[in-house]
Amino acid sequence: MVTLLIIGPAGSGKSTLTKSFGKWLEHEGKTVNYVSLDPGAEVLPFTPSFDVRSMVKVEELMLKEGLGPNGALIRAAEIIEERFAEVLEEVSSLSPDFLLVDTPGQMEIFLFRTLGPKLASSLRDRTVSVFLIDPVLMKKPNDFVVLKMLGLVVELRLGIPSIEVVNKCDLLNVDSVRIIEDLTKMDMEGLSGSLAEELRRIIDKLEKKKRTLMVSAVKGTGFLDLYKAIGEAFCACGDMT
Ligand SMILES: Nc1nc2c(ncn2[C@@H]2O[C@H](COP(=O)(O)OP(=O)(O)OP(=O)(O)O)[C@@H](O)[C@H]2O)c(=O)[nH]1
Ligand SMILES: [Mg+2]
Repeated sequence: MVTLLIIGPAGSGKSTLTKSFGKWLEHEGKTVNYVSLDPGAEVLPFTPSFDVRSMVKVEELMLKEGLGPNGALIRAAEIIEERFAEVLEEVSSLSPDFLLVDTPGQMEIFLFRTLGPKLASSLRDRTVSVFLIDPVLMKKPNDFVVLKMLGLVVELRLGIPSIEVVNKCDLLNVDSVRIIEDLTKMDMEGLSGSLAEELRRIIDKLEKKKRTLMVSAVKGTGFLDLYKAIGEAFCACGDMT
C-alpha cells in the first residue's frame, strides 16, 4: 500500500486532487481508499472511508463552545490530537493499493501541531507527502521561492519523502510557466531579492534531481508524471508493486 498525504495552503486544490487523482488511479485498475482529516470541511468531493468529522466538526464546536472559526479550528485540532490513537486505528485498518489522505484546509493545523508529524512517523513505510503549489499565489519569482521553501518545510517537518506539485496548471500564464520552468534564470525582486536569491541557491542544491511537476486537478492532466514521481520517491526503479 502507498499512502499519500495531500498537503497545501488553503484552497490550493487538495480535496479536488484527492478526488481526481484517486479516480485516475481507479481507472488504472488500482484499489483506492480516501481519508479526510479536515474537521472544517463542508462538503467533500469524494467518499471517505474515514472522515475525521465523525469525531469533531469545526462548525459544531463554534456553536457548542461559542468559539470563532480560528478558535474552533484549534480546539478541533486538540481533540483530534487527544484521540490520535483512534485516528491511527481507523487509517491503519485500510489497505488499498493507494490510500489518499486529504489534510486540513489550514495546513498549520496538520503541519505545525502534532497530527501531521505523528501520523507520518506512525505510517512512515511507503508514505509520501504531495505538496501543492498554488500558482494563483504566485505573481513573481520571489513568491515561487517562498512556496518552494514551504515545500521543504513540509519535508523537514514530516520526515517522509515529499513531492512538489504545481496544481491548477490550466490557469498558468506564460510568465508563471517561465518562472516554474527555470527559476535560476529569474531576477529576484525588491528589497527581499537578495534573501530570495540565497534561498534559491539552497533550493537548487537540494533539488538537483527533482522535477517540478505540473498538474491540473480539474482537467486531470499531469497524473502519469505524478504517478511516476511517487514510484521514484520510494525506489530508483519506480516500481510500486
Ligand atoms: N482551475 C483550476 N481550479 C482548481 C484546480 N484544483 C482545484 N481548483 C479549484 O480551487 C478551489 C479550491 O479547491 P479545493 O479542492 O477545495 O482546495 P482545498 O485545498 O481542498 O481547499 P481547503 O480544504 O478549503 O483548503 C475550488 O474552486 C476548485 O475547483 C485546478 O487544477 N484548476
Ligand atoms: Mg479541502
